[in-house]
Amino acid sequence: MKNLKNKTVFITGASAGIGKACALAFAEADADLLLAARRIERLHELAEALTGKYGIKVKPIKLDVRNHSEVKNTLSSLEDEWKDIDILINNAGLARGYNKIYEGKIDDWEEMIDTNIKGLLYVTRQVLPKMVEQQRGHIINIGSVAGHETYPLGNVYSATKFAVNALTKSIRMDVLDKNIKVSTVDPGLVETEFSVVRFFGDEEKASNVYKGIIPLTAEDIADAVFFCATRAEHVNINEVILTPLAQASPTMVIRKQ
Ligand code: NDP
Ligand code: 8X3
Repeated sequence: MKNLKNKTVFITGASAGIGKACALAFAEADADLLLAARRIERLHELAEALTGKYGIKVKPIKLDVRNHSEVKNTLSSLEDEWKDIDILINNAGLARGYNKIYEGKIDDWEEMIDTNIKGLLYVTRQVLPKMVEQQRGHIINIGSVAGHETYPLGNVYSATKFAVNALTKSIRMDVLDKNIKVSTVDPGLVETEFSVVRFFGDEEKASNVYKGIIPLTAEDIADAVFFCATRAEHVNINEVILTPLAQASPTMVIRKQ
């Protein structure tokens, strides 16, 4: 495993699922971690475990990526040692609801757009200038297969992930002359808290999403993120799309009875 000692990795949405698995993967490689989410208690527990096990520096920060002034104030008031971020993993995100567009809930739309698009933009806007100044850094966005193909009832969630896809490509062009890497990791079905959140705590509906298949795990995605982050200096992984073996597209899933 490549060693990332003295590198600082900033992960949004590190309190669960893919973000938490990324924290573990990068901790194992000795990176220092800036971990953000709203559920700060979970981050404190994770920080304590990782510091104890790997002897790395971990800073948990309570952050709602939807709140621009909170993002700006929290990130700009970090101690100097945490301002120099080598790798930003824009992972915080969610789906809410599963409705025909004409029955969709405006609040759900706002929450997805505010988190998945605007939140990613707010964090990136705050972190990227220093990378540009230093001509060094790597942004890894967590997109989705839903950002490549839509699916019935996926409407607004899918639109937010198409936006992430567009932003990834666009940012890469904007920093092309700045020695900064930009990647996206775009998974299919991963069993995390994602579907429980989408279905507002309905565990049965959530578990049906993964019924009859072996879904991806959060660790599978962290593996891909870590791969992107550890290529040779001259290599940029633009995009990784990964699905369970039983999934060919958002709508084509083969399930065992
Ligand atoms: P989880 O629900 O397990 O984790 C989501 C994480 O995002 C949590 O840590 C949550 O933390 C954080 N988060 C959500 N809203 C905010 C917010 N406003 N501010 C800060 N943090 C926030 O889901 P996943 O791990 O599966 O999802 C991670 C990413 O992966 C998302 O972008 C999702 O769209 C994407 N993805 C997921 C797939 C899947 O099938 N699971 C497939 C493809 C992509 P907290 O609530 O503590 O703030
Ligand atoms: C999550 C994958 O297919 O549930 O991005 O939308 S899907």
